[in-house]
Amino acid sequence: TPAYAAPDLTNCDREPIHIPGAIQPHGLLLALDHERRVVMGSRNTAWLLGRPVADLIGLDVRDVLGAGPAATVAKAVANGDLSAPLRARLASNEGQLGTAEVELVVHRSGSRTVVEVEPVWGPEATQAVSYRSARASVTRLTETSTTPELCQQLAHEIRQVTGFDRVMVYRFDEAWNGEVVAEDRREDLNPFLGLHYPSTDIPAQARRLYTVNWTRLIADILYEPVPLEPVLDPETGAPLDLSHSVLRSVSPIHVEYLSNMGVSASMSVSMVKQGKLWGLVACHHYSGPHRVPFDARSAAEFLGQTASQLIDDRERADNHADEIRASAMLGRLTATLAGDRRPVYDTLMSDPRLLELVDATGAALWVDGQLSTMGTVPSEHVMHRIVREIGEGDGRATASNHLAALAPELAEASDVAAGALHVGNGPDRWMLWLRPEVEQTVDWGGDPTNKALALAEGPNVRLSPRKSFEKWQQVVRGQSTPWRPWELDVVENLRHHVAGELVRRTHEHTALAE
Ligand code: BLA
Repeated sequence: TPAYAAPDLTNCDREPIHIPGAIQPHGLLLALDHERRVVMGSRNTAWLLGRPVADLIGLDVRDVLGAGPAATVAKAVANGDLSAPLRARLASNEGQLGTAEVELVVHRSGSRTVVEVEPVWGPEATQAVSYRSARASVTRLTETSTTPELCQQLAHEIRQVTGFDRVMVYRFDEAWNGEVVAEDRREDLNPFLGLHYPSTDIPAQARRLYTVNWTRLIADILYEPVPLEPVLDPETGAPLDLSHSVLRSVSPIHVEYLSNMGVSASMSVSMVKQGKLWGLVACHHYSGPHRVPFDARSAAEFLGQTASQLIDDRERADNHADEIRASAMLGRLTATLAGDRRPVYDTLMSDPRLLELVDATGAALWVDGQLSTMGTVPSEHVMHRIVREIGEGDGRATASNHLAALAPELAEASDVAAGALHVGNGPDRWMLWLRPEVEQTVDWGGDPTNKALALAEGPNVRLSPRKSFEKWQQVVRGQSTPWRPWELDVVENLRHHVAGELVRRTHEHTALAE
């Protein structure tokens, strides 16, 4: 038994899911030492190899898998290319499958070489994968013109290649809550598109693991985990790290979650953008076990990564285009400041481009006790309060799109100032740009607070993931559209130009006086 408490809702994110000490039964696992002798194995080896794991410990992998597969493993280790699956035919005819054709998936875990053996499954409801079909899929992904379309196409391609009943693209927000942003499903299923799920559904350690290991399959959620024997590595006394295993037994809490959702088999593929988990392609099956051949899993992973890269490229290009537009506008605005004979601040506060620059509905300038405003702004008192909350006062821009979260009394001003962008130098000199609240209706896939309710019931109650996934609506108030990072840069640049213009005029003035 593992040396940690059984997982429940209070310690969800502490369950060490990378060391479950067991695998799923649709394959078997052997851990080898440097001489390629078996040191640990899963307790289901008799199924394919004809002998219980206890009889295999200490044997050369050659005597366990046969010369052909052993040579394949040796080659993989020598090449350092441990990610590709290797087709092999087991030489022994002792197992139930006789001379079964298998796939060997080899990787390193600490000082061990881990060999996972999966029988090659017969043709299922999946399309054969080839370089040509993968390339055609990629072409179709690149032909889409928006991120939502791209995600939709990705869901479609992955469903084709894996044969799941439902394939969703699940996108994380900044707080790690998620939303189903695209979906391809069997006609008769109810849609999940647009539903949101709370961050706790995919806890932090799972997200960390999914950032480095991009695919996981639960072929049959009714499976009995197969323990490793011995469960601790005899050399280190530690459990075998299964982070990169393809057969890793998954968290029982998650299995319960899936069964509450009516799912019978599940797979997910990570979408990683610039090293950060952007989302998951989540796949469900409802009609029993669903085994997906390694090739199809790899193709799905490849498509997920390609799509992530395309999304990243496009978002950067879009952001860049907006940024270029804003800096051109800033150039024209500052040229006007330099060419106008009126005091700099007067010119600035009468130029409508000041709002357009960062897509604000109001702006305010406070210099030595003088307030000037443009567009729609809250009371002077409220603006000073905002500056106290978000103003850094060191010349760097700061922003919030949810002021009410910083100071509850600011909620009253949400209709004109739910979000603010600030740049300035302490309480006596600042500028603010303001945006109103945009009310949002969020459709949750089940009441996200009912886990909190379960917790509130007390520590002795059996805790489990929520049972109901009925749509639950929440209206989100008090937030503006978020400020983009380049918008902060733009106002810092503006501040810089204004300061420069003030200095220039002072010098001219001094020069004239001399
Ligand atoms: C893992 N949770 C996951 C995974 C998904 C979700 C996709 C990845 C594993 C997989 O591929 O199945 C969540 N699945 C969803 C969501 C949808 C979906 C949101 O289809 C929406 C349509 N989960 C809980 C609670 C806990 C929890 C309360 O709800 C903890 C107490 C844990 N979820 C949990 C854990 C994992 C997980 C531990 C990791 C499973 C593993 O890889 O071992």
